Amino acid sequence: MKACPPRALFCAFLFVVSSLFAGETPVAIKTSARIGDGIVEFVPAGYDRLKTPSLALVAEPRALGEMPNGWRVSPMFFSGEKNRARVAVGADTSLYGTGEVTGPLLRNGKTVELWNTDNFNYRDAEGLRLYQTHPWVLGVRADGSAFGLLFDTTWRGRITAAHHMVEMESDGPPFRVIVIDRESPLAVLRGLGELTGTMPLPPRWALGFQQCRYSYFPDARARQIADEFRSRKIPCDVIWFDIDYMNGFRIFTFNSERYPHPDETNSYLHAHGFHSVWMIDPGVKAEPGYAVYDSGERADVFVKKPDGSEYHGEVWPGTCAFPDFTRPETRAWWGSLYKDFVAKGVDGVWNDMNEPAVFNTTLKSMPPDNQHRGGGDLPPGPHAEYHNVFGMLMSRATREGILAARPDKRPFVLTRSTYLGGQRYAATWTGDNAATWEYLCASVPMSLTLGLSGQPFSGPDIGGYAGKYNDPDLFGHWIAVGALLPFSRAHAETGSPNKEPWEFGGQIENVARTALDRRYRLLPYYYTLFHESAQDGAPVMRPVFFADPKDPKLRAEDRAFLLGGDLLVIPRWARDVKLPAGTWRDVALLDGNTENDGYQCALKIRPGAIVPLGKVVQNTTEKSLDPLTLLVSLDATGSAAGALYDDAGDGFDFKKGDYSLAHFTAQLDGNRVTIKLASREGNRPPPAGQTAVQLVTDSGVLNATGDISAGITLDLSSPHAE
Ligand code: NBV
Repeated sequence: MKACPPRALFCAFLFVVSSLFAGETPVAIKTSARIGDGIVEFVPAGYDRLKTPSLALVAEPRALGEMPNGWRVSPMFFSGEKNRARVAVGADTSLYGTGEVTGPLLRNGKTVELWNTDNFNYRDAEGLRLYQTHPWVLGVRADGSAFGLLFDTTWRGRITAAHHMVEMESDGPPFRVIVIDRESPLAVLRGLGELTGTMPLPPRWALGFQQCRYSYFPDARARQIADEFRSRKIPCDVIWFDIDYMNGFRIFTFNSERYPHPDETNSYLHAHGFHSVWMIDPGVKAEPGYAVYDSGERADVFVKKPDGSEYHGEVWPGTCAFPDFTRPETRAWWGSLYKDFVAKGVDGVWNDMNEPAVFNTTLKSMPPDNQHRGGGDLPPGPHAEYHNVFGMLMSRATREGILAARPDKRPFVLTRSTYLGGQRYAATWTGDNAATWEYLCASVPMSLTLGLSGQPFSGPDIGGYAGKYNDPDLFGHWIAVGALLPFSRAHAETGSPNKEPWEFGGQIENVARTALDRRYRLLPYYYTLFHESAQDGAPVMRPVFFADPKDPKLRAEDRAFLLGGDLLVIPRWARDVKLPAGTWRDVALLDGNTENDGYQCALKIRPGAIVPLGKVVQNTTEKSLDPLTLLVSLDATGSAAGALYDDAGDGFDFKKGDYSLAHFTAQLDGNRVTIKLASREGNRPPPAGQTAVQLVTDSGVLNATGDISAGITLDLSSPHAE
């Protein structure tokens, strides 16, 4: 092994000296082994997998060899009152990740508490403890190379991203650390995908715009909302059903006055090109005679107190029992409840309150000494050990249940609480934000940070959840940027004024329509990005510094962001944004001047990119690639490339080859640019018929139409630029 660089040695010396003063003992590393390409696992003495089970990893690591020579990032372990791991980092390292947090994208100097918390308005702990836990830090060095630190523990803890070191302090037993060291941040995130799994490809409808509120009832109101979207020609794919559809908040029931025939409500929505998502919370009303509780009792599924009796806590329905999702039997029982539920035409499920939130305790959750029984890979353990993964295990059981009930469809689950690796089971949103500018601005770094923590499918409540007044200007700006985020859903709290896009006056209704028309034009690109992410864990929404990880001025940019590698989004309210070098050209997605309304984000295409667009549709059941449009921007060498993924939009036939992945190239030769289909994968034919090409140049846009498989040529010398 190469000698440590002097600064790292000095930092190590400081750690040891300072820990001696703090009454800590350095702990030896029991094993270190290479477990993947640029991935090393460090296991401290005293680590016991049965006391610190891994829920982040998809599989137990296998040693492939010794730690590579010259390995640069190694943790030091300490024990004392708490167990700690510290990793020396260079002062010029930018630190990111740590999951769902408020505050800036750049995490240097920040401490985050890892303890899933129902945090209305992010009021507790200044928002540094939210609904989800991601014990993970991404570091980017001055030369653009990057590393990731995965602290493999579910226990409560704190991550401090200090200037010379990262520290993970755990309230639990010793834990291992897995380090990924690769050439770029994107390569590190792919490594995280290898370790923790990737998001399964969602159904295409889940990429559309979604309308929610707490709550739409009775059923006629939900139908009316759906009708308004269609009659006003505002694209939308999903209507959401919050807890008021239930009978007294009893999960898996329907209020007989508000929703006497939920199957008919769903059929109506389906007939109008909508899908539906319905909420299910973890608390089961502890009421003998209520079928879900009775069957849970019979199957002995609920969390127990230390004395072995069933734990009860107060939530929406009153006194509730909580399924012990650490048990495979409980997950199977929970999953089985979805059979009848989805048979009513329910398309997706929303798991809320699964930190789990409990009202009548000072901790706002169940007591840490409650007992989980485990099973399979999971040992029995106290709630303190499993608290941070309760929501993840619940969403896992939900996904598995829906899949078992409807094996031919891709499940869609949204969860409020989850843990590192939770992307395997569910999408997420950033919980109860508020309708203020501060929360709008925070929503961009929050979604970016989730993407850098392995969760590509997230977004905030568009418009802001809490807040009992309507500010048209705020909503206009929020929908303009929210329409471009991976998960795009408007939501509002109970008792707030109506907040659908048409409730803010004609001008803002137009702003919303334009923003959503843009999202729907971009759907083929989003779907391609979601496919890429499902393959290798690349985030859909990426920080600007991904465009050039060596450029120090981009490291803190968190108002502008990238969609994939090829589109740059600059919110209208963002001032003095730091942009990557090179000629990122402005693009317009809609005809005329509609996008210049003072609200829409500026969109720029990377030099060298080809971005696939569809036409504006009202929902994803309509044919979008009719025609396919290729937005092309040449780089300095006169070339460009891009891809389009397409499949049936739902189901799993794509796994058997029923998909099309088309790769396009563009090449300048003299005055002529030829755009062609360079290669294709999959059994599904690539989009046939006429393809429109829009070549974005410094002096305007050149248009052409033709058969892409034959190649489409544009003559730059002809005066057709628009
Ligand atoms: O189910 C009601 C709400 C829901 O609208 C919100 O999105 C969740 O974050 N839920 C929390 C419970 C009550 C919040 C005050």
